[in-house]
Amino acid sequence: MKIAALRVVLGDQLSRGIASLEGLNPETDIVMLAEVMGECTYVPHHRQKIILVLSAMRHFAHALQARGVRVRYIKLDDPANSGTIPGEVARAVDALSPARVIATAPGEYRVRRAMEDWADEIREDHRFLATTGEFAAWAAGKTQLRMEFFYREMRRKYRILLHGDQPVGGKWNFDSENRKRPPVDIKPPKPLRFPPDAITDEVIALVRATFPDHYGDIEAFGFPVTAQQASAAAADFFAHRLGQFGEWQDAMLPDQPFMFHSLLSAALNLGLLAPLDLCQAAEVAYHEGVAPLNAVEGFIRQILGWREYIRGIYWLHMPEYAARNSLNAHRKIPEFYWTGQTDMACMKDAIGQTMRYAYAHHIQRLMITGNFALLAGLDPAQIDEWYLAVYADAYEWVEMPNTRGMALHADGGIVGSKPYAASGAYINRMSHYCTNCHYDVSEATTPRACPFNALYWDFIARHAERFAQNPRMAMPARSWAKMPAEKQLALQGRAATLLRRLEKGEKI
Ligand code: FAD
Ligand code: DLZ
Ligand code: SF4
Repeated sequence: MKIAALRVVLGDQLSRGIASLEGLNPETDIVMLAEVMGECTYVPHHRQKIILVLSAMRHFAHALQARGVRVRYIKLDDPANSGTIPGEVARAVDALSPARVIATAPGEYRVRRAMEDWADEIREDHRFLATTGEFAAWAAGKTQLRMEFFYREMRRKYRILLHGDQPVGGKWNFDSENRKRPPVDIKPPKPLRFPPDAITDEVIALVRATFPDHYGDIEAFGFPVTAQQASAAAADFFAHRLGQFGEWQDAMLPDQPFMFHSLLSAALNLGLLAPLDLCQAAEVAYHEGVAPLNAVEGFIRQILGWREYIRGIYWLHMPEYAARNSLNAHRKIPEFYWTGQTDMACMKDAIGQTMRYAYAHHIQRLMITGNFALLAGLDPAQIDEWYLAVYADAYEWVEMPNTRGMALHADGGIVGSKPYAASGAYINRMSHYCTNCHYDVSEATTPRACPFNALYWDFIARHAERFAQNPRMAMPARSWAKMPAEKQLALQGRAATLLRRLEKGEKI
């Protein structure tokens, strides 16, 4: 029988309502999903990320088949597999001669370019709450694209936490209540994890055999791989952790990898959860008295605000965004980002849990590993590659503006009006890492001084001229200028020693 449409679903488009499946006719259409080496290796993805994507793809295909949909599913180890998405579409077109190939706009620019060659129809990805066109219209004519103002528009558009036209609680943003130092003995409830089923076990064996040299442990795999599991994970978060999410949002504790965070990003980015559902469920939790406003607003802002804003920035500025390096950072990424072998307790913990769980929470990504890369002037392309590889939730549309923009300030101030640069004092205030560190957070220039301290001042000194023009950075630039020359020299000497050691591949 003649095939009317080949409907292609990519590995992060696993939503029942995905645009490419709209209007599907089970009699005449075929859905295609393909596991391909190209997508598994374009960066050395964490093995849990590959397991997650392939297992979720297989579960999604089974669910479609159970509804009577015909699925062409290509496994990674199929001997005929060409290894790329365009290659697999070409093979399917040869085999089936569909009248049309229908796809949903992908999350990454490189995939979009290729898709324009192989798809007859590319549909808007309606899973996001602002289309790329809406974001571009909001951005047009503005000199600064502040997330806060975009977020308010989104609150109004979806009528989330609104009282008439005004924000519930009288304020749009409760961030100032969400920066508390954690007590050392706080015990966050464990998030719901999902032991591998038979499908996941098969994928684990495949990934173990195919990617022995890829980053990351496999053992602790526990991500939800179906929409049903993802909903259970969300319900568990709303019931047990949302209440304290706000209070401890920026806090870090050794051996507490998840704190009160939701761990929902991986499922959300795959399409197993819908962002608006999460925002509405959080709002219900507030109205039912399950969670306070600072927690609920904080959580909603991450999804309705930051997530959509970040995506908007990506599509507004690609492809030139990927080449931005406004602070001229060219130092090679140290090996310890990949191995976790460092004496810095905060870096060791953040990288160690990343290897174990393919997860670190936002402040660990921003203020530990991101902050170190910023201060040490590490090459944004290599740091982008690292973040894209090591986190289970990483796709370029969300990873790149967070890394190049928010963490590295390499985009020249599009995402953040100032760099999130911080010395050891910030890390000590927001965590308990420093208590058991090889380094002394109260020292800046001695051989055992916390590396973040001298690197912070050296960073300010390197960019003093630029920062003097930035009202939000003028204060540290002035403090540096007023510092006695002797102290400046000692700080720069210590920073130079640290940077030399990094360049030589020595442990710090
Ligand atoms: P929670 O703290 O529970 O937050 C709830 C949800 O809000 C998250 O699930 C996520 O969907 C959304 N969210 C929160 N902050 C952001 C943000 N800044 N941008 C977009 N969405 C956000 N997030 C990714 O999804 N993929 C990435 O590749 C990624 N790379 C990052 C790289 C760097 C350098 C930094 C600083 C942040 C990055 N983030 C990324 C954003 C954020 O750190 C993660 O979304 C969050 O840590 C995921 O954990 P969670 O689900 O427990 O989040
Ligand atoms: C991340 C990923 C991986 C590891 N493997 C596949 C795959 O085998 N097949 C597929 O269709 N998608 C995969 N993905 C997700 C894609 O990389 C993702 O769709 C693009 O990066 C666009 O966001
Ligand atoms: Fe990190 Fe410095 Fe604290 Fe050690 S002393 S944990 S390196 S901030």
